[in-house]
Amino acid sequence: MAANPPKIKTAINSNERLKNLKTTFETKYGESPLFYACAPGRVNLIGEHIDYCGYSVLPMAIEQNILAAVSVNSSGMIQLANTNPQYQDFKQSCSEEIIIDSDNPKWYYYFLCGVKGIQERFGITRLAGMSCVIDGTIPPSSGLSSSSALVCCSGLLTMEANQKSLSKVSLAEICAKCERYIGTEGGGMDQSISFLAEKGTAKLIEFQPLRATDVKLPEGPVFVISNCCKEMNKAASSHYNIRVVECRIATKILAQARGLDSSGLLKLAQVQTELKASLEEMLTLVDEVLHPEPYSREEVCKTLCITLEQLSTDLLSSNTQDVTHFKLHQRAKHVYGEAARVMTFKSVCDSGPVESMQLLGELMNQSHASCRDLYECSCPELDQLVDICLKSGAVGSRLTGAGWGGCAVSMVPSEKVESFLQAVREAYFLPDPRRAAMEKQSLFVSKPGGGAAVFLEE
Ligand code: ADP
Ligand code: NG1
Repeated sequence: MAANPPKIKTAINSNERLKNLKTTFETKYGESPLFYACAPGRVNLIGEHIDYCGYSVLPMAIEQNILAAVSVNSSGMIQLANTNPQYQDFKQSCSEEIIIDSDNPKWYYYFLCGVKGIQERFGITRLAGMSCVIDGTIPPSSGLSSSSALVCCSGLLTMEANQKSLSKVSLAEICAKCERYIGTEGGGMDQSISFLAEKGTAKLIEFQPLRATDVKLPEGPVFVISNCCKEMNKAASSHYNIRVVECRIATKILAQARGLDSSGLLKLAQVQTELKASLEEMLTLVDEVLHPEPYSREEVCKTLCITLEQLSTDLLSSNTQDVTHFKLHQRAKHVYGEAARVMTFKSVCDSGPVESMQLLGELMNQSHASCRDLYECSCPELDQLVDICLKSGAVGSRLTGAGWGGCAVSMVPSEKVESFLQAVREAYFLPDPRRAAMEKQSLFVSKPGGGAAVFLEE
C-alpha cells in the first residue's frame, strides 16, 4: 500500500496513442517529451454520495484516462495544450502564484489544482518549468471522474517534473484535497481509485485512514456503462455542494439530539462512530429525530442554537449561500442506507453464494431508487436509461457518480451482453440523432483497469 505509482519503460512508438501524442507534442513545442503520465477515470459500482460523509465506496478504474506528455525545461513557464481543440492553450510563469477561479471552472484550473497540491505539499517556491500536452478519453461531466483523472494526472506529473516522490496513498489524499480548490467539496473516492486501482479487481475504498481492499467480482456478469448523454458540470452548478451541506447540517442535528458535542462533527459517519451504533440503528435515529418536510434556514438555526451568520460561515459553502430549504431526513436516510448496501455488496462478493449475481443486482437497483427518490440526484434521462437497461437484460442498473446526468452502470450476465447492447442501442440511442451520434463512446463494457502511472521511453 505504501508503494509509489509505477514508472513503466515503454516503446512509445509501438503504442498508437502515445505515438500520436508524442508527434503532437513535438509539433507544438519543437522538443520531445521527457515522460508521460496517465490517470484513469472510474465507475462506481455502489456507494453514491457517501464518501464525503466518511463511508466506504466500491469503485473500479476504467480503461479511459487522462494522458499527458511532459517536458521539463528552463522556460520558467508552465505551458499547457490539449489534443481536444475545445480546451484552449494556457500558460503561466512558474514564479506567479497559482490562483484557481472557482467561479469560472475552465479546464486548466483542474490541472492547476494538481500543481498547487504538490507545490504546497513540498513547499516548493519555484516550480520546474514544464510543457504538457493533455489527451483525454473520459467523457466529461458524465460521472466517470474526468475532472479527478485530470487533477491526479497533473499531481503525478508535477511530482515527477519536480523530482519528488510520494506514495499512491499520499498522492490520492493530496489530489482529493486540492481538487476542492475548484469549489466542489468532494469526498476522495475518485482520486483514491485513480491511484490505488489494480487491473482485474474492483476496490473497497475506506477513509481515515485511506485504504483500498480488493473486491473479487463474481465470474458470471460483466459491467456495462451507458451514458444518458446529458452532461452535468459539478463545479458550474450547486447541486453537489447542496447535498454536502444538507449532510453536514443533518450530522449536527442528529449529534445534538443524542447529546453529543457536535462542534467537531461534520460527517454522518462520525455520529455513528460516536454513538457506537449500527447502520440499522442510525436509520431508526433518522426517523426519530428528523422530519421529512424541508427545514428552513430559520428552523436549522433554531434547532442548532446558531445565528444565520454562523450557518452561513460554518456550514454553507460559497455556492450554497442562497439555499433556503434543506431536506435532511431524505439525505441522511440515503446515506446510512447506501453505506449498509456497500458493506452487503462487499460481503456477497467475498462469500460468493450461487445466487450472488441476483443479490448484487438487487442492491444496485435499491441504490438507484434511493439516489432517485431520497437523494434526488438522478434525472428523467437517467431514470429512463436505467429502466431500459433492466428491460434489456441487466440484473441490476443504477446511476454512477454524482448524477443529475451522465452514466448508468449495469450488471449484465455475460451470455446476454450482445443482446443487451443491441436492445439498449435500439431503445435509447438510435431514436434520437444526437444520442445516436454519441453511441460509440456512450455504451461499452468495462473491466477493472489499473491505476495512475508514469511512462518513460524504453
Ligand atoms: P466528471 O464527472 O467527469 O468529473 P466534472 O463536471 O466534474 O465531471 O468535470 C468535467 C471537467 O473536467 C470538464 O468541464 C473539463 O474542464 C475537465 N476535463 C475533463 N476531461 C478533460 C480533458 N480531456 N481535457 C481537459 N479538461 C478536461
Ligand atoms: P463525479 O461523478 O466524478 O463527479 C463526485 C465526487 C465523488 C463522489 C461522487 C458521488 C468529486 C471530485 N467527485 O464524482 O467524490 O462524491 O460524486 O458518489 O467531487
